[in-house]
Amino acid sequence: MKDIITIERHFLEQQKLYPEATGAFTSLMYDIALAAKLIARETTRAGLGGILGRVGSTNVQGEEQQKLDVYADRTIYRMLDHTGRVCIMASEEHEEPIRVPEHYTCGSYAVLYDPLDGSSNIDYNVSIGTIFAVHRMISEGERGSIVDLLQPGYRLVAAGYVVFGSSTMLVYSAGQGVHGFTLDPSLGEFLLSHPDLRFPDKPQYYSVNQGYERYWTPGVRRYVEWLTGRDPEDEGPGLSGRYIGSLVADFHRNLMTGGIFMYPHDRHNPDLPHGKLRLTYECIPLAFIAEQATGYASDGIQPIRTIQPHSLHQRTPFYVGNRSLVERVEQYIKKYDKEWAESYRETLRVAQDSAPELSKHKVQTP
Ligand code: AFP
Repeated sequence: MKDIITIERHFLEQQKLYPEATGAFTSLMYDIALAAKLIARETTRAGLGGILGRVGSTNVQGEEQQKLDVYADRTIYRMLDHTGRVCIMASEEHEEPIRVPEHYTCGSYAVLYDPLDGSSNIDYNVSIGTIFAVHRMISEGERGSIVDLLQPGYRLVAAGYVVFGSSTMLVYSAGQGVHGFTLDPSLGEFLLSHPDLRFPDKPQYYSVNQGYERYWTPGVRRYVEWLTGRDPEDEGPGLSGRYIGSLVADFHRNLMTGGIFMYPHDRHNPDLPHGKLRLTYECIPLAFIAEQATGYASDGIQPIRTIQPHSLHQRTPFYVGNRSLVERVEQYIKKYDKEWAESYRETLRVAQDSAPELSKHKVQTP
């Protein structure tokens, strides 16, 4: 019989690699896995909404059906708030950092999460996901501060995501490769199904919302022409397109098949000049995983992991996937989108300089 490795056994084996470890990190990862199981239980019932009452509405028993993203948000918080392992949290669903209640002790980790990404897909039975990022506390004092949450990606301790699809998978990295676990619903256990995940050398897919093509800058447009074999000067890899519109699911597929996901800066929405995706909740954790899996992530001009976040809900252009494909888009932007790159760089610099709480902790690029 094949050796079955539960997520608990895996975390404990990883912990043995660090003789000085207290076990707090292992337990934190286990808390997150438990939250994932609870969310999975609810997401698989979401299709019954039409029978039992739609989420967000009142069901036949007169009970309010909780929206799934609210449920996911509360579940993660409640799995972590009392454990003594976390000092502060931030969720994509909340404007401000989330404090650990005064009556609980604080630990040494700061956790950021996007509780249910792609939630506009829920009603159509399309895969959705949770993303999380774990930093070590660096601020003084006991209860953590925004500084702990606004750390650049190269300081991450761990990151991961859960994809709620045809099965539920938890994929994570704590800096020792990327490992994927599939939830066996009959056992209620995550089992190691994809050890040491890496982007395959030969990429298959590109993922971008092509509906916005008319708003792209010339560099991005020419890059996609190259990707799809339409550049008369250079044949390119001729990739096939796949776009779910659910970041975790798009990222996960590309990790398995090789490819690139992109959400570029564009000009169609003046409120979102840097695209839609959030640096801290979405891009930094996925960039960490990508790099641990031989890939790379960029905002078009620099590695995502080197960006000093200036605010919790900051948006960024995002390119992630096989290293060679992402480096290539940087070259196109450098060549054809000079003006955009300069103004973007300047906007970032000004925003970082005007985040006073960060100045004391400004960290050097690795
Ligand atoms: P929702 O949570 O509103 O569904 O947004 C999902 C998302 O943040 C990300 O998961 C997708 O990659 C991206 O937005 C899709 O955005 P477009 O619909 O603009 O392509």
